[in-house]
Amino acid sequence: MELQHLISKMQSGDRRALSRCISLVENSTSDALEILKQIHIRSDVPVIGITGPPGAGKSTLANALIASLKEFKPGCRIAVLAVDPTSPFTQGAILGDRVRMSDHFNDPDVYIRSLATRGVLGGLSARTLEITDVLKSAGFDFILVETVGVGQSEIEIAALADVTLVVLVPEAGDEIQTLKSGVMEIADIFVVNKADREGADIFEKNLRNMLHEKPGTSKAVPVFATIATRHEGLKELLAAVADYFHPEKIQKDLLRQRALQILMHQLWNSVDTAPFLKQFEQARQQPGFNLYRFADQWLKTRGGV
Ligand SMILES: Nc1nc2c(ncn2[C@@H]2O[C@H](COP(=O)(O)OP(=O)(O)O)[C@@H](O)[C@H]2O)c(=O)[nH]1
Ligand SMILES: [Mg+2]
Repeated sequence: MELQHLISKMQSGDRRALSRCISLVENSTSDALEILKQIHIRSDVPVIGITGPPGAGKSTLANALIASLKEFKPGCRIAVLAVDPTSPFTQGAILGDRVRMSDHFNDPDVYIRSLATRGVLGGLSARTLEITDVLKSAGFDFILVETVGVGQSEIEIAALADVTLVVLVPEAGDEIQTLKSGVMEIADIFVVNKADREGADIFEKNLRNMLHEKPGTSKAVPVFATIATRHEGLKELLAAVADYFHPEKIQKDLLRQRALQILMHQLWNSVDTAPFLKQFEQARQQPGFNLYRFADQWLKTRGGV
């Protein structure tokens, strides 16, 4: 199919065209940049990030959130990107996500897409940012991005999402003190899921206390308890999430950050690594070699970039 035709079909809501566009972007084909340059990316589509440890119930919560969003805005269209690096080789987790979100699997207004991570550091696929932009051009009202909270991915999801939910479970128990600081910093909202489990109350209380103790915080990050499997606690949670749907709340730095990210991707793609590595090998033999100076010098001499 001709690219132009594919893009216009995708933008008018054709799901197969959308899947095709996403695959082209995901695989970084030469068509990818052409697609990204041509689409009309709506800036007012809220992106809801859901992160947390494997098994916390992120997919189940996404499934429940879809139902809540459909009540909140009847007739809305929702896209879900599920990124799970815990099983880059097997498709196990991806199937799992599909089962968890199966309530909506045949719903024409809900589009669910799994992405592989291809060993990129952190939990996001190299192209999650671009694929989110494709979704923003395809007529969705809300975009959910589910990612496992490991390594870099917290920072990445925070840069991508307008509101970031960090999902924890009571079993985390004592670990609460050792929660990676990265996770604590990016959470706009904490969700204590599996509130039907023993120890949930205490866990929630400890979490609240800890958030209050955090020095330099004027307002504690809100905590909501949910039982995602039974859609319990979703109303309260959605009310807090919806607070971020107002355009003025959408992070001001976001576009700037994304502009830089896109620039970096493009720079990266434009680099011919062979001559770089050749020069590098020569330079590193010199006494007093400094990597930063080398990189700086190299950038300056390759002409205008
Ligand atoms: N008891 C209980 N189990 C839950 C709840 N939410 C999810 N689960 C279960 O936890 C397991 C992992 O859920 P999943 O959504 O796949 O977690 P993810 O890896 O974070 O996406 C599944 O067996 C779910 O049915 C909950 O609120 N209570
Ligand atoms: Mg999942």
